[in-house]
Parts: sequence; structure tokens; C-alpha cells
Amino acid sequence: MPPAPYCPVPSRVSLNAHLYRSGAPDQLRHLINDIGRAAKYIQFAIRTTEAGLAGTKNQFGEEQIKLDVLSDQIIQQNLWESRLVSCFSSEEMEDVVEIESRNPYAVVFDPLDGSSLVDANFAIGSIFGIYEGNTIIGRRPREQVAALYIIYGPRTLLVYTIGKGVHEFILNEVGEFILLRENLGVADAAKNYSPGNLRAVVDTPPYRNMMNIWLDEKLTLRYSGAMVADIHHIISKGQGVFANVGGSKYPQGKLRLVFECGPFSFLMEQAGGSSSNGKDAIMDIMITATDQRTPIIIGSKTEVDRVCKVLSSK
Ligand code: AFP
Repeated sequence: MPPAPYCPVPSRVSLNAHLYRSGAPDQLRHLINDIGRAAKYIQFAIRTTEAGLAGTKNQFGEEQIKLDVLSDQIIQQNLWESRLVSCFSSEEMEDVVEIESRNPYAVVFDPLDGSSLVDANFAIGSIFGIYEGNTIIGRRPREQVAALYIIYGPRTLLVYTIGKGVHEFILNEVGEFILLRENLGVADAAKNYSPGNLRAVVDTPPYRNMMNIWLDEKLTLRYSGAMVADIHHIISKGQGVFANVGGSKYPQGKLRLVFECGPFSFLMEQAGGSSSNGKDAIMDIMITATDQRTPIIIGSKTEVDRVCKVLSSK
């Protein structure tokens, strides 16, 4: 049947079509689409909700803003409604929430990474890791069957992997995620660096050495304060290194294995980069608790190796 003349036929590849074409199992495809739907509500909430404090704290004792709470609720509702989720763990909650153990996927998420930057109008995002089965504790990030993030910046982008490369989508005016770039790659050498928890240089001299090397070699600093934006910078530009090293207030670094480091490590490996805690691949660290923190060095392979070497020297 020819298309109606007043209804434009989409000529670009949608997220759903791309997942289908990539051979994603139907249930995983539906779940990623459901997460994409939640992201659309979150980006609307970011544009329209005030950035004030909620008056509550998350499991890490961090002050929540209203948008943290709202984003968390939006995602939770979509996960419950999907009927595909056995359990989930949110960075904003202390306990793993059990839904129905026969459902196929366990989901971990940070509903609004970088939320302290909302009032400054910096790019922020939502991060997801998806595991088969009905457990999260005792798993390793390498067991994820999918990882994705949505970045809410001047444009709203969704980047996903199901273990078949890393693909980027843009939210169009009709409210559909449309393919922008396929098979994004990260080169071995880095020209940009992104040093998180930099206060650690005070009591972690090797981190100060690494900073001096980057400064001496005139690498370009690109650091926003939202991991999701800093990792997207590396994936988008095709090179770079991000570090969040232990020291000062955060002996294990500030970032969480389950909600941030695990999903980003899967995406980075799929793009051709790597990630490490200084000794071991992040992908192989066992999850022992949802509030587990880990140092992380992630991005261009050769640079990740070099940072690990410098950090392990006295
Ligand atoms: P918020 O979500 O509270 O804004 O924190 C963001 C974050 O967890 C991560 O996205 C950043 O990389 C990190 O904090 C920034 O940490 P430093 O202030 O130590 O650089």
C-alpha cells in the first residue's frame, strides 16, 4: 500500500529497527525501548522541573535533588510495566528491588548521573546495565548482556551496546531515537584527559605524577564533572582517558562499580577501549554490594595501561 501523502515515512533507522537488525532477542529489544521511553520523560522533566533539593539523601548520604527522585520514579515505573525485569538496583536506593524472579532481566541504573550540575545546565545522563537472570550480587560486569546511557545535553542522545559494537541515536522532534552513528570506535592513543577526584593528588603522589605527565605532554583537558558526559566525549571523539582514582575523601575513588563503572566498561570495551581499577579489568571485578566503589581508569587502551603503570609506581 503506498504511504498516505500527508504522513512522512521515516527514512532513518529507529532504535527499535536497529536493535531488531542487530539480532537483539525480542525481550531485550522491548526492554531497551522501554528504557528509551523513560528517558524521554526524564529529558522533559529536566527541561520543566525546578532544580531544587528534595530534602532527602540517597544510599551514599548524598543530598538528592527533586530531579534525582523524579528520574528514579520514572525509570522504576517503566521497569515495573515492562514485565521483563526480575529485579533492579538504583543508585538512589539501598536495596535491590525484587519484582518477579521468573522475568528475564536484572537491571542496574543511575537515574541521573551528574545531577549536582543541573542548575549549571551542564550535560547529565542516565546509565543502565542489563544482566540476564534474577541476581545482581555475585555477578561481574562482563556478564552484562547490554549497557546503555542517555545523555541530556544540547541534544538528547542514547548510546547502547548489546555486545555487537556501540551505536549512537538522537532523539528527534517526533520523540523517536534515530540512528546517528554506528560502530563508534576508540583509538589506542589519547590526546584528551579527564582527571576525576583530583583532590586525591594531595595524598596519592603517583596521581600527581600522572597529572604532571599529562601537563608536560600538553594533552588537552576535557572534564565536566558528570562521568556520563566525560565518557561520551571519549566515545564520541574516538580517543581519550578518564580517571577517578582513590585518595582524599574517597579511598576507593568516588564512582560505583554497579551503576557507573560496570556499564561504561562494557561500552568502552565494545568501542575498542579498556578499563581497569589499576590492577584488574573492571569487567572482571565481582559485585559484592550495590554500594561498592572502585577506582577506574578508562578509555584509550595504551593510555589506560600507562596510567595504571604510573599509578602503581612509588
Ligand atoms: P553527582 O551525580 O552527584 O553530580 O556526581 C557525579 C559523579 O558521581 C560522576 O558523574 C563524576 O565523574 C564525579 O561525580 C565527579 O567527581 P569529582 O568531583 O571527584 O571529580
